[in-house]
Amino acid sequence: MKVDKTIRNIIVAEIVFPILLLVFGIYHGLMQVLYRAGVIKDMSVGGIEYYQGLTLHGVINAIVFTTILIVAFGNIVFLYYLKKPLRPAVQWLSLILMFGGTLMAAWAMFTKKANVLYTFYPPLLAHWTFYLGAALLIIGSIIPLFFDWLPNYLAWKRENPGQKVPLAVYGILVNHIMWVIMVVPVVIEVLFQLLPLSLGLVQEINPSLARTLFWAFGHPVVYFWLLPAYTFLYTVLPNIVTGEGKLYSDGAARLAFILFLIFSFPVGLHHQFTEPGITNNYKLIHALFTFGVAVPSMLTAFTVASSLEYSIKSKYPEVKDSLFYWWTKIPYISLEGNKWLVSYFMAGLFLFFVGGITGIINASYNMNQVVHNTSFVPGHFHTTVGGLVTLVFLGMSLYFLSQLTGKEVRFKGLAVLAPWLWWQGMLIFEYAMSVAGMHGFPRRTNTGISYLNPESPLYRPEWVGYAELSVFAGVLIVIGFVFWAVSFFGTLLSPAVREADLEIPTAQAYHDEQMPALQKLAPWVVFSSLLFLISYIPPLYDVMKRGVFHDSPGYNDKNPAPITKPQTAKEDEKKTAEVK
Ligand code: HAS
Repeated sequence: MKVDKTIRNIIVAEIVFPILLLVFGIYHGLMQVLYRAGVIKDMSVGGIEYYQGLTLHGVINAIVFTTILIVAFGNIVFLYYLKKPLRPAVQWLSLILMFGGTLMAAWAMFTKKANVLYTFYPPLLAHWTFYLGAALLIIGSIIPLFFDWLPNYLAWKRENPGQKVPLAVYGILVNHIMWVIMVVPVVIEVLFQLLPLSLGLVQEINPSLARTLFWAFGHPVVYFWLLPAYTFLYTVLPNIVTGEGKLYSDGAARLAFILFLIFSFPVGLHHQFTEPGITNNYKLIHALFTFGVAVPSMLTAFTVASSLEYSIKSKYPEVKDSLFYWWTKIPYISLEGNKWLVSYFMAGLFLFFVGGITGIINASYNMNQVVHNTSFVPGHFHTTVGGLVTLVFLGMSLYFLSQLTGKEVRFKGLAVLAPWLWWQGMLIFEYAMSVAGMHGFPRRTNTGISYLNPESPLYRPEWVGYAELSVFAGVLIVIGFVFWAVSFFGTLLSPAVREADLEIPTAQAYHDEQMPALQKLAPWVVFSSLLFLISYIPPLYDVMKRGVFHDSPGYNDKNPAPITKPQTAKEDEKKTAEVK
């Protein structure tokens, strides 16, 4: 389909901008493994400090890269499947807010004013531009939903009464509705706690409350990253695996999206199992719901595997009766047509299998005590957000870039090898980090100058081998990324060879169930919001007993003295003045 030039340019910018930033993000990932293994024995390299680099790595890769690309993918999906134009004014506003907000936060991070990591836990305090920048990014990412996607969706429903909205639209819509719900707590945290403290309007805040609000956003956000990848797994992968394959069950895919809508929210306390001040009963309830949120992923594993099996067996009758031999017919490495994209999906799925297992270990209340705050946790999330999500996003970005610019994918050979190098690197990284984590290797620590430094009294030789293995893994991952980047930027800089034309290979459903209960989203949205509230009111009450603006002054990562005045100091001064 033809796409209006302005909209096309906006979407291409929404793909290229986060990817340019990702180059920095990946560079700081490499720096991390080098610091942590002691290859770099310092607190900074090239003027960028350890925690500054780690903040850039997390914020760019996990927050900026994902959010802006998800908006780009959403625009593409709504445009293509509903065949309704997007409004340039809405898209410009969204782009300006997202890019402006990102640059504002980037300024704070690059000038060392926001060494607070991507979770920005208080009492660590950043410059107000960091928080405001993040808020603008979020607002910009929501605007298309309200002013383009929802109006187009409702118009489509009116024009097609009783029909199911295309599956990709359904997935992206559920995901963005989840996004709107999940940002509420983090916006409250930013507006009513972090910004006032950062602007000096208050002297202290309650970190337990802030962390609880953050994680009420921080776990659902992982599904906000995941669901666009699942959307393409359901719609694109089954088709391209043979060129004419089918999705095994449309109903199962829709059910998975609704289960995410229900279970993504009442789970955030699984990040706070070890924190005092929150009732244990609710921690347990959140642990149980976390097992619930693994169910739609298991459903997805089943549906995707069945789709692959059905599609392969329909195309190659010689493997029709085989139990496993049909696996060999999957085009893991192929340059034919769109099949190069299959490698991104398959490498991602293989990583996600491991990410799922480690996630369930994390979620198991008592096992979490062993792995919490160790390198096990980064091991887990590099196979989820750093695995399936990133690989699908990289593959689809390259595909859409080529479609929207009318350029051929260049260096296809490198583009096909890239995900497999990434996969191998991440798998080794995950192994090293998980096993070391089970031996207590901490996360978020410059271990090269402490625990892994033979001259330090803290030296722990048993972690050395794993840290060195993670360097090897990091190098493989970076080589994979370079292969992909050569193809991406090679494509971007090459001349157009045809008219820009957007086509998304889409699988028809083998079982195309109606499932009327899943057609109306509103009741599920209400139910999920209520469950979110119920699961959070008691824990929020627990952590709010000391108020919003009490407990701790602000700190930075440089020295142990507070950077805002503790409340008690103010009270002491008042008392002294009264005595005088
Ligand atoms: Fe997680 C921490 C639990 C999924 C991301 N997670 C994190 C953090 C991040 C993150 C970033 O309960 C760190 C936050 C921080 O900085 O502190 N996570 C889970 C659970 C799941 C899970 C139970 N996480 C994700 C996803 C993420 C993500 C998805 C990003 C996109 N996670 C936790 C917990 C913590 C945590 C605790 C806190 C730890 C702590 O103590 O701090 C589940 O949703 C996972 C379910 C997944 C599955 C796998 C299904 C398998 C599939 C592949 C099948 C393969 C096929 C191939 C089909 C059940 C779909 C077939 C091939 C053929 C050839 C046929």
